Amino acid sequence: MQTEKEGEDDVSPEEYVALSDFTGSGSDQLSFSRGDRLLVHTKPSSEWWWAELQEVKGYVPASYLRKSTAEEEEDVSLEDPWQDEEYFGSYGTLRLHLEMLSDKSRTEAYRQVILSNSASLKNKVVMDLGCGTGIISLFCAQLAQPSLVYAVEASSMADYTRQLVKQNGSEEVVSVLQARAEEIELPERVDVLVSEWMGNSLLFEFMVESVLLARDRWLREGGVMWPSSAALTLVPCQAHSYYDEKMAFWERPYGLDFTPLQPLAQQEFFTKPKFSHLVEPADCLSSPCDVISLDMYTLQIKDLEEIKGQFQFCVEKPGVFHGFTTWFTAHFESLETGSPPVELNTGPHFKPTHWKQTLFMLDNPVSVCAGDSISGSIVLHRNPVWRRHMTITLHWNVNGSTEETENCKANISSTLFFLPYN
Ligand code: GJV
Repeated sequence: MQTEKEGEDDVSPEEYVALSDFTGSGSDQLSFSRGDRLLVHTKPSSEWWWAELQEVKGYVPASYLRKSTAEEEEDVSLEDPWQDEEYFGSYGTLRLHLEMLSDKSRTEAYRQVILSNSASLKNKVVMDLGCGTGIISLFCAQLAQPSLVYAVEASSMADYTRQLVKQNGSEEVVSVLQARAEEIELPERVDVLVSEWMGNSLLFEFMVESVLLARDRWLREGGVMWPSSAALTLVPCQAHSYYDEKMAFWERPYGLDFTPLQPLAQQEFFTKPKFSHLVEPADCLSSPCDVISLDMYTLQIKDLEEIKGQFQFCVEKPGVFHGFTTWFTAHFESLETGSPPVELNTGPHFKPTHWKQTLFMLDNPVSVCAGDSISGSIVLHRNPVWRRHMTITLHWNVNGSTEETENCKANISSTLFFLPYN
């Protein structure tokens, strides 16, 4: 990748202050510490800017910086690191609810959990955290006989949810609370905490934090968490069509050599994850591997700041290693002997869900043969400022090659958490 950018001297650089420490990966990213003052020369994409610190230039993640003038400072401090207005605003419209409800694998998994545990739910108190239109609460009321379901929803959808509960004759059992789960007061603890909190690459949105807070505050000793555990899965893969569309394109458009744009294309398209990607099983170069597992009973909020995993893949067929694809699986323990646990698997070997999968492109494709090994590590680093975001960093090597510099890739979340659903 290029380290010099032409034309940047034409505009005067702007000064920004680092909001938190950042360790750059590769030779083209800068490392900096909280409080450092950086000069931003150009903003080639909304996530990565070309900046300078102590006369060294490199790319920096835009979300780690704030403008250094006094007035801007005030603006930023007024902003909510959880972006709740935007977040709950988007869940106040039908678009996302329609998408979630139309996702049969997702909705049926929850229905199955309630149905196959209906005997155990009898006379139990349930909390449905982030109930949206109330579908899970209604499943509880209609397929089992809980004594009460607290359906907690912070967005304005809660008004409609109340109507839906009434319309379906469940107002005796389902109590809709319009509030952030962090702020509710209940007369009692609950026996079961059910929630559909999973985001892209499992954690984006970090709704899981609300679930953990509610667990610690409102779940009775020995109570049940659904999902009970969740895992993030990774696989090295080919992505020929995406690579051709965004990168190979510049080789000879209309018979012209546009390759000087490739470093820019790399920066613009490959430094952030591609959400809503569907990887073909045939493009998976090896069997997938769970890199991170979360136990919903023991997971702590502080554990979310940095989550590390490792992987070792054996390439099963010759191909081109373009990147890594991630997805998640959620497990719902069974309370009843004889009924198997329910699993919601959003991977390529199952029916596609609205989450689809997430693709992380390498800077350069690597040809691989059957028997090659791809090993390394993954780190999910929660954004210290924007609490619904995270950076995913992948380190890997092929066949343990130590003579070459280690490969590293940091991907920053897109600026709008609900962008993936567009
Ligand atoms: N309190 C109440 N409702 C919430 C909260 C919270 N802390 N966080 C999210 N919601 N799987 N990533 C609601 C949100 O308004 C929306 O209706 C639903 O939970 C999100 C569920 C799907 N998102 C996800």
